[in-house]
Amino acid sequence: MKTVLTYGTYDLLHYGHINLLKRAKELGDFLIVALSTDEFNLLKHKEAYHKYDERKLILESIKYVDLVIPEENWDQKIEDVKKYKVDIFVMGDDWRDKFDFLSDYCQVIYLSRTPDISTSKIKTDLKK
Ligand code: C2G
Repeated sequence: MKTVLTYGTYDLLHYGHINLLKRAKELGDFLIVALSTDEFNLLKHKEAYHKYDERKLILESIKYVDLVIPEENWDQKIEDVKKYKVDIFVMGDDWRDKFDFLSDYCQVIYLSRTPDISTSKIKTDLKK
């Protein structure tokens, strides 16, 4: 049983998110998403449209996602990898190199971002 772990805010869910989650799940058998809390989003200088509980409900309804846990700070990843016996850590390649320190604990894979879609693009386009 291979456990995969990824992190994110996943606000205003779109097909770029789904492409990431689909490919992440294909790497193993059990996919955990560590979902940024509203408080942590403030530290990320992100303001999500949907609150944590709403974003969690949406993620839990996705067939690729097996478990959603809170992401509360930048420093919990090693502890999470150990706690959930993670085999593969996955992020979009906008984060390339940023989490290579985790390779001491698990495989680290950066997947290509889906072009031309983002939560901020959606917000901008809706204002037009
Ligand atoms: N993503 C993607 N393609 C897009 C947009 C997003 O592959 N067009 C991926 C991102 O690379 C990320 C995931 O979808 O792996 C979630 O995106 P965000 O919610 O924007 O995640 P982010 O705010 O970057 O949070 O500790 C890590 C952070 O919590 C990452």
